[in-house]
Amino acid sequence: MLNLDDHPHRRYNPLLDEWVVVSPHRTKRPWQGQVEAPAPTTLPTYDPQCYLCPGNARAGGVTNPAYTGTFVFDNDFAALMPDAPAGELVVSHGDGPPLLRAVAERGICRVVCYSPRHDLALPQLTPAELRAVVDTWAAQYAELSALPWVRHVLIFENRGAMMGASNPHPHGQLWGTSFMPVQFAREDASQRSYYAAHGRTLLSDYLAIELERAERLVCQNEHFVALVPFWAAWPFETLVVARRPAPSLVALDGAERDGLAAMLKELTTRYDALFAAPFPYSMGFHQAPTDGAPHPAWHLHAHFLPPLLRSATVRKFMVGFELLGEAQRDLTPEQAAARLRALR
Ligand code: H2U
Ligand code: ZN
Repeated sequence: MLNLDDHPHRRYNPLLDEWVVVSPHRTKRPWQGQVEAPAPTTLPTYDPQCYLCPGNARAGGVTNPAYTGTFVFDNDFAALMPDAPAGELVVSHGDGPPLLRAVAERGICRVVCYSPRHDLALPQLTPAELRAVVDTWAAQYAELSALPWVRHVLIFENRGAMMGASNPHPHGQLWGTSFMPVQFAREDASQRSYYAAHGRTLLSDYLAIELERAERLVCQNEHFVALVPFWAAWPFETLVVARRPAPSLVALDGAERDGLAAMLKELTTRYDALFAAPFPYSMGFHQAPTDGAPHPAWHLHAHFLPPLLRSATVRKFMVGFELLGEAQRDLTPEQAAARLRALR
């Protein structure tokens, strides 16, 4: 009989329609790798060299205003452009289907500074400051949604050098694109087909199971729940789900936005406590497509995808079997949730 705590198995991810291998028996193997404590770094409240601090010059030559709250600007090294030329390339061999395909796409890439303070991160912001970040994200989603060619807006953050963040100043990015990126398109298809068949959002039903079983919950408030998803691939991956199936940040009322702000503070505080160091991650919000149509199947959520496994320096690598086959984990999602739940 399968026991999820002891026996190797695969778990299904209904959002992405893919699988992850779980190897709980391996968490019992001895660990002989090195565990170093990171050197504590103290950051100044203002860094004259930082391209995100108020009043400083950026690489493109623009000077930041003396901003006092959040601050949004167009990325000086944007990956996509709003006015790129249209066109496509399609090449087939004989009467076969296209094997070479390229399509011109447009996009707007922006940087969002969460605070003028160089030395703070999400856990150190006050609830009111975090609420201002949520409001800024919502306003940006609304602004980019209003452009007729923008079909999707991804709001995300890379935190920590391990995740490729270029600067410790608290900031994230957002990209509005003329296309739906592949991960998003898979979640879109899954949520639509679930809603079409059952008249409820996939994540409402999933959340009901998780609240009932209470094995993978990390923390919750009146409006949001954070949990380690049953199908988590990264060791301490979490999903932050709105209790109400709101399609986007714009649809949240004031109390729900405060709830999200409180949830971001609590979850990131727990993450930083886990290995007593700033916890690196990529996080981002999945929200309804921005094509102007109603999206009742869409249920707002955020994914936190952190690489750390065993300490502030020992990370999980997605290599070998993961790169060439499918994701694999040793620590179970239930063990990860219990660790995060126990902290404060
Ligand atoms: P990351 O830390 O996630 O890389 O985000 C920082 C972004 O800031 C990055 O995309 C941009 C980089 O292109 N940037 C500017 O727009 N102007 C600058 O002067 C430096 C960095
Ligand atoms: Zn700074």
